[in-house]
Amino acid sequence: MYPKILITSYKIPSSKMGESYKLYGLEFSVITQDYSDSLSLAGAIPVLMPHLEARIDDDEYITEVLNGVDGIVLPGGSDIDPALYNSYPQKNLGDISPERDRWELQFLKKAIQLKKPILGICRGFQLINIYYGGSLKVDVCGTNVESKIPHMATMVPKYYKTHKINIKSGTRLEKIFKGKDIAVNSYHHQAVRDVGKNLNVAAAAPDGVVEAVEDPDYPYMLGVQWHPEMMADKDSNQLRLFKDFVDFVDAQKEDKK
Ligand SMILES: [Mn+2]
Repeated sequence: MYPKILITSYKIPSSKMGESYKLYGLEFSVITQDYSDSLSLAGAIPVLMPHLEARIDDDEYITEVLNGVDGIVLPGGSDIDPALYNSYPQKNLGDISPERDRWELQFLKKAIQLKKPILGICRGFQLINIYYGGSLKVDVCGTNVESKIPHMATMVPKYYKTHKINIKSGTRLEKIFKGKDIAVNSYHHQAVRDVGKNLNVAAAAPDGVVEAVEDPDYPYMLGVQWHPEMMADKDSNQLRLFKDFVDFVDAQKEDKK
């Protein structure tokens, strides 16, 4: 049996879906296809979870959803509400959805209680850092930023290797990439400021921006600031990241039988 891995999707209004869907008030549950393709390539069944506002405080419901899967991916998306790390809206903050933040934090909290393996990507990585008590810089791409690295490199294809990462020794990430030189795509304008308590930095960009965190005391808690799902079909190293996650999920599932 293939392990089932939940991916949280999010809502967007019909106005963002183009002319043919312009029905006022209509909403869509969306998530980019690459997450599903990468998990499938790595040997898992992706399961998409819509945002259900009416169930946001329904612990029993969320627990049942998570009991039906073997692991969870928290994907990328819009900026995170600065109130969640004791800050304020300020210049260059992008679109936020406090509802989506709360919904996904509920899933993160419940998934941790159930000891489900967790992979956070981009926004999901930032959410993990905040859950552990860390904070974010609202924008690392403004004109007053010293770094030459364009962390929000939307001018290049999704799989483009924008910058190298320095991987810390002794981390899971080091094992995944087997000591190879790794460069990653970069589509984030926010970045980690304070690293959450109990999280280890597993990789950083040459300018010091935190690119990956791990909780060494949790069965599987890995967050990456880049988008491996956009690279996995072209770059075997990035596919290995998904394979490592899926293999762990599969092994843990077998153990529970
Ligand atoms: Mn980056």
